[in-house]
Amino acid sequence: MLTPKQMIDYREHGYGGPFPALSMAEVSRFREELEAFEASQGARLSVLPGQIRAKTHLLLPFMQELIRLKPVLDAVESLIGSNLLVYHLTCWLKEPGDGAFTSWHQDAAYFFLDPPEHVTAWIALSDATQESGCMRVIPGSHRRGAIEHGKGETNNNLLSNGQFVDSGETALTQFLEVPAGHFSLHDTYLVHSSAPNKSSERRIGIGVSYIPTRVRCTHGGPLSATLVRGDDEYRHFRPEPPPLRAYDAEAVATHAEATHNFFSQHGSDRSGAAEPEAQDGE
Ligand SMILES: O=C(O)CCC(=O)C(=O)O
Repeated sequence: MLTPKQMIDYREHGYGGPFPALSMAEVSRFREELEAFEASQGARLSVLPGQIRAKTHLLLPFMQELIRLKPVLDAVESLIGSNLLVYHLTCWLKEPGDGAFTSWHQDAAYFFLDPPEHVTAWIALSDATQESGCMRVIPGSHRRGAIEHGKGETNNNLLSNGQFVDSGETALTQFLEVPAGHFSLHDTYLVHSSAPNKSSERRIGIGVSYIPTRVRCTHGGPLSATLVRGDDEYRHFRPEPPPLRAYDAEAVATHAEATHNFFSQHGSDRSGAAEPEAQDGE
C-alpha cells in the first residue's frame, strides 16, 4: 500500500513513483517472453500492427501476470479502492533512434469514464531515463480537469492523430524516470508527454489503466475489461477471457473483438493510452 505521505503527494501532484515491483530476474523473464513473441512474429512489437500493442494481455499470457503484480495493485488500491478492473493496456515502445514520442495529453480525454477515477500504472521493463525518453509531467496539472485536445503532429507520435493539449507551465516540467522493474502512477487528468529515445537501448514500458468496478464508460455499447482484484458487483464491462497460449486462435479472436470494440467507440483520436491507430491506420 502507499504510505499516507505518498497518497498525499499523489493527490497533490497527480503522479507518484517510481516504486519497486519486479526483481531484475523477473524483468529478464518478462523481457525474454516479449522478445520470444517478437521473434515468433519476425519483427519488433514497435513495428507490428499497432492493435497488438493495445490490450496485449489478451494475447500474451505473461501480461496477465504483469497486470496483477501485487505491489502495483496494492498501490492502485490505496488510491481507488479494492475492486479493480484493467480497462486498457498499452505497450509503449521506443527503439533507439526511431524518433517515437508522445505529445502533451491527458489520458482522460477520450476514455469517457464516469466518474473519471482512473489510474495508469506505467511498468518499466527497461530503464526509462531522460535519455531514453521517459515521461515528462506537469505536476498539479490534473487539477485543471478535462482540457480540450487539438490535433497536431502525427509523424512518429505514438498518439493517434497527434492529439495534444497546451501543456501550460512547461517550466514546471518534471522528468518521471522509472528504472527497470519499477512503476510510476499517474492521474487520468495529468498532462504528460515524452520525447524520443536518444539512448542505445530499447525503452519498454507497459501502461496499465486501472479503474474501480463502480466506474462506467459513457460512450457507446458495453466494452470488456479484466477483473484483477476484488469483486465486480456492477458488471458495467464484459469479462475478458485470458489467453491460454501466446497468440493462439482463441486469444487472437478475443483480442481482436476487444480492441475493435474499444477503438470503434473511442475513435481514432482518443488519447492517453497508446495509439496504434496513428501509426497503423487502425
Ligand atoms: O510511454 C510514454 O512515452 C507515454 C506514456 C503515456 O502517455 C501514458 O502511459 O499515458
